[in-house]
Amino acid sequence: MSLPSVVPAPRSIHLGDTDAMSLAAPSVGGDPAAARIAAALLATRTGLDVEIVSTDAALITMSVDGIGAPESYRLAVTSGRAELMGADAAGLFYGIQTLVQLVTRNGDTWSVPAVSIQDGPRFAYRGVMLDVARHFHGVETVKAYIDRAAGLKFNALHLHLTDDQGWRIQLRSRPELTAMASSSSVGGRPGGFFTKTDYREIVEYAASRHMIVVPEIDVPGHTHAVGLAYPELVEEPVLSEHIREVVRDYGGSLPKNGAPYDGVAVGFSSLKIHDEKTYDFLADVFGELAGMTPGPYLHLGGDEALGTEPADFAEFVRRASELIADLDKIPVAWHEAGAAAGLHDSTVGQYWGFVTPTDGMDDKARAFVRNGAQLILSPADAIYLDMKPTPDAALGLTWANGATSVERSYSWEPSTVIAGITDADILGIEAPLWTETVRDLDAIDTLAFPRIAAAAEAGWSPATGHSELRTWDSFRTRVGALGPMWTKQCIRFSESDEIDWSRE
Ligand code: TNX
Repeated sequence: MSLPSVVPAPRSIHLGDTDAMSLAAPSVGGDPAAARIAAALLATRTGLDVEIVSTDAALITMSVDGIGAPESYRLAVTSGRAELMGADAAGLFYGIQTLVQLVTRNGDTWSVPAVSIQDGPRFAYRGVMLDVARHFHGVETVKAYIDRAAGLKFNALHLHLTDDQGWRIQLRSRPELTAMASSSSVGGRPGGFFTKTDYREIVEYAASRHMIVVPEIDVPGHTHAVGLAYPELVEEPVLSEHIREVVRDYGGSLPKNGAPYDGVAVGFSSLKIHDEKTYDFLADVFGELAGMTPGPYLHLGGDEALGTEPADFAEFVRRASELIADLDKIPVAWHEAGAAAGLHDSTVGQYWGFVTPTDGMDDKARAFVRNGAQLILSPADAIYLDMKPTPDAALGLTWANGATSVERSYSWEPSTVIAGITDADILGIEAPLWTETVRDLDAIDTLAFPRIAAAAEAGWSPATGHSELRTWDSFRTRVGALGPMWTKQCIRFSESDEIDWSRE
């Protein structure tokens, strides 16, 4: 008999020798927070009423027992009962996600196969990124994306809060940013921003699903919107041939200081590097954001500062990273910042080159490791969820080696992307979703699913070659089995023809 389908693939899974456990009268007990979550998820999955009862009386019991590595869990299901134990609350939460994936329909009834699973993550950091700057996505959408990601055992939500098209986070120290620079977005559509209360709500919601929030303020480039509020802080746009080409191909107008930018070109804007006012601004922005963010990381961006001289760029990221470190946060920067001498040595690098690096991007990534810090891997031609899934897809971009099939999103191994680094140098992986073409939750779902599951597996599951489950053939079968669950969860996944979707 084939193994039941779990995504991301668990460390070990064995079929038991009893019948499946029937969910004819489902009840959960034990850890109260976990019982509530399990009852809600099982009810959504099956449509059944799931009772919360005392541990002794429960069909499914859940406890935190402190045994094992952080975020790990053990699950044992027999015909009579299921026992789930987490090393910590996060581990228990991930065990529940596994349990819900195991639920199967048999005619009019529901059951869970007899299995024993031992599971825990390969990497400590498993992120998704949502760009709320190109198109704004409000609190409800962000919460829905948190639920989707947490169900696949992601534990970090990176919010790309600022870009040329708009500033999306309210700050008391700099109220002009949202007052004057938040109402625009790509295509001239309306913008928006998170109030401080909204942001707190997101942080708390994420925490309840064992996710941290990693806020990004992208500097020194991607800062055209800052100039709407503070003209004195920004340079004139650099109108390179590349920018003119994007305007020719995608329409919109050329960026002009003082006017909102609603196109999709990148790399034309910069803060003034040699003006102390810029660093006063950064101190206010990062200082306030640090106070609002319980997670350990602040992302300073640093990508595509194409109009900035290397020496100026280096000076800027040195000061920005030091500022963040002085706030007792760990700076994160896109890999370009690795080229900067003087970058704070605690800075985590985020690699967005290809699975097979080009243009020395791997050298820049290795520089973070040489400093003694780690890397987050976001290979663009594998797990940039904003790439078109097929060449004729309505949504998405194609710059990262054309359309990205589900198979391509799956078929890469984190430890071999940057030569010379090992698992110990990798903090984790992250799947970004840039939103130039993405206006709402349906569009997010269509681009993210099912490829987000491939990214989840790269972050959580054993390395390729270290588990019989870590093959494309196994993955496509397992992911296909999740279709009915995603449908119940109202996830508008792409019904990719690379996958055999199960029906219920
Ligand atoms: C590159 S990769 C960007 C973003 C775009 C994205 C679109 C990186 C750090 N920057 O500014 O939105 O491509 O795929």
